[in-house]
Amino acid sequence: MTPISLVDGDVRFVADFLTRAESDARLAVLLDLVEWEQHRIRIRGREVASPRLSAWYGDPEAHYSYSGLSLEPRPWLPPILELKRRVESVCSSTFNSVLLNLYRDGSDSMGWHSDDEPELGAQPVIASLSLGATRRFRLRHRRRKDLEPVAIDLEGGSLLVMQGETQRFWRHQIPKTRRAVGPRINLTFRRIC
Ligand SMILES: O=C(O)CCC(=O)C(=O)O
Ligand SMILES: [Mn+2]
Repeated sequence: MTPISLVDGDVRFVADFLTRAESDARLAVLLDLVEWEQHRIRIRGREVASPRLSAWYGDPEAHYSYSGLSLEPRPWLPPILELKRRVESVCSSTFNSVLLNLYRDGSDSMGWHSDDEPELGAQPVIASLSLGATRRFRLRHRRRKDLEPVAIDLEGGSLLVMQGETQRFWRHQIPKTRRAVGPRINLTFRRIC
């Protein structure tokens, strides 16, 4: 994995973790098999429809809450478990849950946030696997306005791992794009303590 140079953070990246063919095949399977839902999330006290579809899978005890939402995990599906094992083989952590996000087109997005919920622990390892269309991922330091934001194009088959102090000091987002882009699935593997 290639380290991305980041003050106060530890981010690593593999552009071709899966081949294009593997990535496209898994995209098709997961589009079909996953029970996609449009969650309602809480932003500044208001409940709104999330601008993407999502699903939460994991071990039975892996309860998770984010953006005012409380999620019960669905039981693992074999193709997701297979990806989890492959991701674990290059990470310094094992995972008991995964949040899947489906960005149907360029108008789906994810706003600025950190994955810093208490149940993720102090220095969470979050492994983010992308399938399908390339989307831009941005990182911005919470306090240091002098630091340039970081942009990484996440292609299908790429793996990005955020660990150490990254969630404490940095926020990240997937902005909307006007480019015509097809569907993208992102799996963020996590360990709920
Ligand atoms: O889609 C992505 O690459 C980012 C997903 C993400 O940040 C999350 O699920 O918390
Ligand atoms: Mn995140």
